[in-house]
Amino acid sequence: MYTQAMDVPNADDAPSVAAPANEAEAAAHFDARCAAGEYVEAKDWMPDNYRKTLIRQISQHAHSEIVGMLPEGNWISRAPSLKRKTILLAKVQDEGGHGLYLYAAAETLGVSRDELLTALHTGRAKYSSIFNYPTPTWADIGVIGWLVDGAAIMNQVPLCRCSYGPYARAMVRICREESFHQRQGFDSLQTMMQGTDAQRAMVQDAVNRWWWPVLMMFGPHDKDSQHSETSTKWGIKRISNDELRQKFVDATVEQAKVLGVGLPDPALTWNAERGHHDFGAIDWTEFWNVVNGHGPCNRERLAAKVKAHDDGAWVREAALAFSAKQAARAAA
Ligand code: BYC
Repeated sequence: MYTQAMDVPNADDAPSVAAPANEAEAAAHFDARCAAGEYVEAKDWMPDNYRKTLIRQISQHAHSEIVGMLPEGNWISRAPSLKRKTILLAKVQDEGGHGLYLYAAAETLGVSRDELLTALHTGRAKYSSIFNYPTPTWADIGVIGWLVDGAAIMNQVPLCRCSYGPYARAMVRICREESFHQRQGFDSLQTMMQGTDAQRAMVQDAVNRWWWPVLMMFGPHDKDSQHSETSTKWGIKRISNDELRQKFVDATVEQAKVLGVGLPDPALTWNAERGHHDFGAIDWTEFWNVVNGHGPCNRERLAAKVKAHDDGAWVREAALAFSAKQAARAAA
């Protein structure tokens, strides 16, 4: 599987691309490699800031996948049919898998899983703002698939061409699975839209609540995005926050028409001159509140994540005891 391509560095490994004699030359050589579209691998020399930027982004991404299991996991036992239950179970399990590929990719940069988890559990690390909103109805689960996974794919497909090889390879597999997730959400909503008035109203209510938070997933406007310039220079980011948000709006307006739902933005109109849809202003105060820990479910999500980690301590202990026993047997 994917881990075979991971290329984790060993302490005694020589870099596969030797660093030139001085730091400035090394940095120029590195920038030129990124500009030429080459992949950077775990054992290659890289500037400290490139390493830090990737650890930040990949770990935030991993945390998002793991915390993202909570709002949907909440509905596994209440899904309306066996078919929907098995689909949701598989989807939530996929998200857990994505988190693991991403933690593994971050580890190739020299950070340990324990450090990453401690940062999450103590509230130092960020995860996507979107997972701090509640899922009170079954329609929320369809809308997460359609809009949240839809936004995730829009943002993540360009990451398959990210300059850091282990991250790019992880993203290829993740994007394939996300596209299934998006379609199952759309399918679930389509079924409800063909149902009763009450079901249609439930879908519309969920779309109304998720629309703006989903647009926030793409991050601040380009002019306020502190990391965009360096991430773009190094080929980590291929398409800007605002461009991706626009592509998402343009694609989603058409899908909403097929579903027969409205999007809750009176300013949403086609602009023939730009060849794109115009849309209303995003509430950035809400965004930063949520990012800084004050969203509707931030406390609940973190508490659930920490509890799951603590409850799983015996599994980690058992795995360590088993591997120590095997090592002792091998030595004997
Ligand atoms: N939420 O300079 P900027 C999924 C932070 S998983 C929270 O533009 P950058 C799914 C940003 O981190 C979805 N924080 O940053 C899972 C930075 O703060 P720090 C997750 C956000 O990195 C399960 C500051 O704002 N996807 O979809 O250039 C089920 C300034 O921003 C957010 C990824 O992680 C946000 N929405 O661009 C279903 C994809 N936006 O770090 C679905 C990988 C911004 O300086 N990540 N911030 O403290 C990325 O592509 C980029 O990191 C972002 C932000 C576009 C998100």
